[in-house]
Amino acid sequence: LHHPEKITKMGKTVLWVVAGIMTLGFITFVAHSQRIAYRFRTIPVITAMINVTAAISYLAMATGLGGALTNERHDSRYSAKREVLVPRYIDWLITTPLLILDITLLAGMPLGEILIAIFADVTMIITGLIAGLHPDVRARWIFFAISVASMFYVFYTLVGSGRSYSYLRSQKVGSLYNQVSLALLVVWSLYAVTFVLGEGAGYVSADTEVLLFAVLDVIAKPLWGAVVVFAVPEEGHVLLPE
Ligand code: RET
Repeated sequence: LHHPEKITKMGKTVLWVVAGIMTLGFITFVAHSQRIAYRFRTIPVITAMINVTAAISYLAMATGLGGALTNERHDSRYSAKREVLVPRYIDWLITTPLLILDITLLAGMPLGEILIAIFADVTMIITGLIAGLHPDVRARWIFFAISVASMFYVFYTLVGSGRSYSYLRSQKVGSLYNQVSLALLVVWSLYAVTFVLGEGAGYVSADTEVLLFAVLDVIAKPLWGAVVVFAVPEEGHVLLPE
């Protein structure tokens, strides 16, 4: 398991490219929101915020912030320091609650349930960051387990009650919600997998980890956002939770 633990020029290039893609996403969603009436703007505006947050985080990482903090793995023959890109976690702390807000508003979920899902999500990100940075290997996997458990709670809320609420709104909103929530389940699970492969267990190089998260971020933010924004049927725009 001797993989380069430092981000090279290749990884940096990927970070710059994604910073550009997120900026384009931001511009697209802002432009779209300007063309529609205020009461329809909630989802495009949230999606624009998600993309600009990622653009700033990727700019920070591309210009070299993040290498300052590392975690360490050792066994009898090997000891390694892996860069832990903290800007990612700050990004996720802001964007994953917004992604949840995006689709729970689409579903018409009551505010109380939305807040619990968002709290579980925040717990998932914070304990994930602790898992990434913790000097004690055993503690790392304990925090990882808490993070994964929180993620499953989010999933449970989204596919359980979220789906019922969305079908109560209309058949069309229900089937869109069904698709985007299932896509979210799959993509978010892959974040946990990438974490294990990368800064968790060090099975892949720092550059490969950058690439895997880059692909996931492009799917989860501009692409998934575009589906939600552009496919919402007329009645799906009503957005005030009880
Ligand atoms: C971490 C740590 C290990 C355990 C789990 C994680 C989950 C992360 C997720 C991130 C999603 C990010 C998105 C960003 C872009 O919009 C923190 C890697 C479960 C689900 C969707």
